[in-house]
Amino acid sequence: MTDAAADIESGLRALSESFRERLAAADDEPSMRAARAEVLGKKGELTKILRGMGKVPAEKRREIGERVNAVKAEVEADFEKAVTALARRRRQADLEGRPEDLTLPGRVGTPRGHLHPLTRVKDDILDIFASLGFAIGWGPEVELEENNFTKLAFPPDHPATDMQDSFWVTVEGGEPDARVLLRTHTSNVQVREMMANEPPMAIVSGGPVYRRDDDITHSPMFHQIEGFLVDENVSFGHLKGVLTEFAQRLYRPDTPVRFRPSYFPFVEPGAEVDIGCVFCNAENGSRASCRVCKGTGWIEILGCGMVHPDVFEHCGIDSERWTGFAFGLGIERIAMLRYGIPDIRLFFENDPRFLAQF
Ligand code: FA5
Repeated sequence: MTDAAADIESGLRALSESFRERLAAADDEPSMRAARAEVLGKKGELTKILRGMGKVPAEKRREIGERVNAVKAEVEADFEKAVTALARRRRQADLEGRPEDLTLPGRVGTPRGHLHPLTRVKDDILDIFASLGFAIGWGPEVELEENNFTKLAFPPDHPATDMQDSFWVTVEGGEPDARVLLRTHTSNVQVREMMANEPPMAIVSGGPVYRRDDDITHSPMFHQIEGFLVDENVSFGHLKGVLTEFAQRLYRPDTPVRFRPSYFPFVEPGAEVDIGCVFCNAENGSRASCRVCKGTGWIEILGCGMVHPDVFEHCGIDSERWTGFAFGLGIERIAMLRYGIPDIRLFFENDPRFLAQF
């Protein structure tokens, strides 16, 4: 045999021997694949050995070529055998190992759900009024124009009654003249309860309402709470007392509360209630830069007033004898203030990363 052919021959022998050793030392499939690539890969050991092929005389080349193919086939066969044996060993170890008990409880535990933040805030508010003696009332979300606007003394041309402001509903087979809409506030509960019951009464009710609004503080569907009390000799003083107590139980016992004159067609006089800003209370001296109250120190939380005599009359209640107060607030607004939420839309996207924070 020529020197070059002999060199190749001894190189091939050394290569198959060292491959077997590497296979035996490998204890997982990736290391076996790596060993095979070191031998057969493009830049592997076999390629290096074959560089000497040019010096092998032509008559010897065929023989050496066959020998190379045989070594390649040997390497592949050894590799396959080793991988199969490894899989068999693993399977056997599994079978002989401790059996898995599929009935064991999971390690992480099943995550528990919780109430939506708006439901929590609604329940907290209703609880406060219930503890002050108010009963829980109800009104429908799809309502007659009469109960949503007319009986509440909205003039027919009030902007809220406009097609552009409210969601009107067509009722197939309904009364031809009955105009129906998605209620724009929970004040329809006042009308329904006053028509159905004799005073005295004190009622709160919460639920969804709908308006054509859509921005970071206004949503087309949102939630309100309505409350009203009807009795003899009810005064604005009673209204102030109840709502001040409410605000101080909801926030802090020393929360400042102020009543500002305002207009709603169904109350006279009407007011809006502001509380001292809970984000920049004077102690931390950050008022001027507060984005929530815009530096005023006050945040509006609800509308209220003394029930207008016209509303009593529309609902069949003697306005000479009975007096009362009513109030309405937006639940999202209270929740945004309580939790520091900057965008109302987060409440309705059902993103678990948001909801898990409550
Ligand atoms: C009313 O809806 C009156 N019915 C409240 C009332 C009841 C006054 C009884 C007097 C007596 P107003 O339109 O201001 O009032 O709405 C009340 C609250 O609902 C607002 O203060 C605000 O917090 C919330 N609100 C109004 N529009 C939206 C909206 N699109 N998205 C979220 N909250 C809203």
